[in-house]
Amino acid sequence: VPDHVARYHAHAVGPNQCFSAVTQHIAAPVATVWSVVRRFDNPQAYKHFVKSCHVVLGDGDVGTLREVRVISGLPAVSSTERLEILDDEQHVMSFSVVGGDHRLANYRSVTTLHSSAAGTAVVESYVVDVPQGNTKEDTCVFVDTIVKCNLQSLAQIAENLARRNSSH
Ligand code: A8S
Repeated sequence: VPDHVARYHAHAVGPNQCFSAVTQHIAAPVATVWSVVRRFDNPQAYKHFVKSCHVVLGDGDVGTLREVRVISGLPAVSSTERLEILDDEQHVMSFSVVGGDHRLANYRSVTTLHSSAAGTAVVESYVVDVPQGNTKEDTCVFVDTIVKCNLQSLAQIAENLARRNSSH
């Protein structure tokens, strides 16, 4: 990963916060993966925990706010999220959690795409407050699980799109 991109994953981490990074290989071109990731208004395209999403402010540029509702069975109902970075040249997207009914205060993630020999490497890193009564380890295990699910599902969707694109 080049320096100028690695820089995006260098989060400021406070004493009561945890951070981690998850990587995923996808057998699809960067442009195809990016077409899914860049749609801040449509996270449910690949995030299976998202039940619905409504943009409440903005038009998809930095500063846009979305209200996400999650499926039942999670220790959460909704999340209000702000688009922080959307770089179509370097394939970087970042959002932060600014409100909602859940336990992940001050969550912020950065997702970068890198072209590799056989497709795309995705790196998603995050920082989040450790909720009261939890350990850093528990918090990271919980969030890593969600992020891994999201990136595996992103891989499936992008690989299907790539197959479709190459067949016509
Ligand atoms: C993302 C990443 C995460 C989303 C978390 C970690 C969340 O949407 C879910 C459960 C929670 O407890 C917190 O990229 C919150 O969406 C699925 C509602 C924020």
